[in-house]
Amino acid sequence: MSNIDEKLQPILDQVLRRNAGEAEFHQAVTEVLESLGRVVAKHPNYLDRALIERICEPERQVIFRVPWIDDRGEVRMNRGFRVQFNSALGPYKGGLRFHPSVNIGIIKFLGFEQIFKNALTGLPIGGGKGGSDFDPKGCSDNEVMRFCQSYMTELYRHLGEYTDVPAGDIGVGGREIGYLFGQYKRLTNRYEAGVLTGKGLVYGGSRARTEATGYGATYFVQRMLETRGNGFEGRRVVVSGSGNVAIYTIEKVQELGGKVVACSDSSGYIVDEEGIDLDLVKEIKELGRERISKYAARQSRAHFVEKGSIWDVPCDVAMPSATQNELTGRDARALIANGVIAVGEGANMPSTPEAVRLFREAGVLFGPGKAANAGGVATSALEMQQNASRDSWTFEQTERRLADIMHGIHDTCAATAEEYGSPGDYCLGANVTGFVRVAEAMRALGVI
Ligand code: NDP
Ligand code: 2IT
Repeated sequence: MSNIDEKLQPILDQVLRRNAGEAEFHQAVTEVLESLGRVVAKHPNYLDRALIERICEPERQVIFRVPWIDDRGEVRMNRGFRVQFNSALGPYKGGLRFHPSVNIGIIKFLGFEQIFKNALTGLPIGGGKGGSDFDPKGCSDNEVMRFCQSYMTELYRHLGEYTDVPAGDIGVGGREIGYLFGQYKRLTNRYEAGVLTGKGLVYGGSRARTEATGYGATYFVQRMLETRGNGFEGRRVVVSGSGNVAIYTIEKVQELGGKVVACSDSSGYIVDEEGIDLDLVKEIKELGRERISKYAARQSRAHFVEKGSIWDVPCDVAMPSATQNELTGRDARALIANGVIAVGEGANMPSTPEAVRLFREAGVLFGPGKAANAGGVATSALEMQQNASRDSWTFEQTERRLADIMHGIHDTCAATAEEYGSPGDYCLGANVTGFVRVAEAMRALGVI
């Protein structure tokens, strides 16, 4: 049973009914509505004009067929999605995920989280998300290109720098954004750089965007740790995943003096008690697009664990940076028993509700994804700023803005949690701060 205010329960019931079978979307909406009881008690006018019902309903959902031809000449078919969830604060903004598990419920959960995350950045961006059940693993470069071109051939009509601005997520990195931007440019005959973010530096990308999500999550956790006296220096850290977010989390944690002893991919995890050799991880995952087990084959002091949970590796700080619900109640118990002091979510919704509850009860510092991983989309908004002004900032300038934004998000979430009577509850702080910003804009804009 959820812990929901009685005025919000009928709204949640309606969301669950209307979106039957969309488990991840139910989970994301429940988690936010659980935080809003105290807000509507203080400001009942947020219940007026079906404002909360409207926040839970996407403004527009696009689902389309994506046919493409593989290297053997066979026709393949995938499903494409774009959920344009909320544009009260700015154009829809959020990544594209290419992974075989993608369905409408997953895109809606991601789009819903994105609304509040983007509001937390303080930058003018609404919330959206998209993707496809296309699996890039094992595809040649030409196959990925043909898929991206077909995907954009439908999606381009729904995009624009003032309308909807996608970026990367799982399975979508610099290579895919390049092919998507190329096809958009060709179809529209416009060099509209601000229509996509995460672009390469040679054609309008921003410095520090590749690093931004991982760096930002690390800044957020550093700030949380400082509330208890010290930062990453000398800490044992476990980071799940070995993709974009995980790699740049490891990089910044190491720079701040932490020791990352384990990381993973969908095939298992590696442990290196001397500290992960990040150059080797980058060579295997970023350049080679290979399996993480290769790390243990190349580095004899490390070992690979095929089955089992990375959260069994003892650590002071855990940073789940792979995918949703990868850290369960069982994993949280193991982390707590091993003395974890902080958890920072690099991924979106990686901890199950039971895990979040256990961390809260144990007094573990917990940075929820919509706050801790907001550095990626924040830097995307900085990329849009650079594109709009036809400018290009230095790495230092961009990273400084990112660090300031992350510290600001941390401090605002902490202050809101305090104001609402739950000091240290970053989930409450993030949900309430994000909600209030979007709700204020929606009230001003009328019933639309
Ligand atoms: P990548 O595709 O670069 O890397 C994803 C990593 O997670 C890979 O190591 C992958 O393993 C692993 N993984 C993916 N799906 C699963 C699964 N179902 N089970 C186990 N492992 C899995 O993606 P990102 O690093 O960009 O994204 C990681 C997380 O961070 C996602 O939750 C994403 O939504 C979130 N995020 C990303 C942002 C960004 O800017 N990129 C911004 C904010 C949040 P394998 O290689 O075996 O597939
Ligand atoms: O989940 C996320 O915030 C992202 N995948 C990044 C979105 C973006 O528009 O940069």
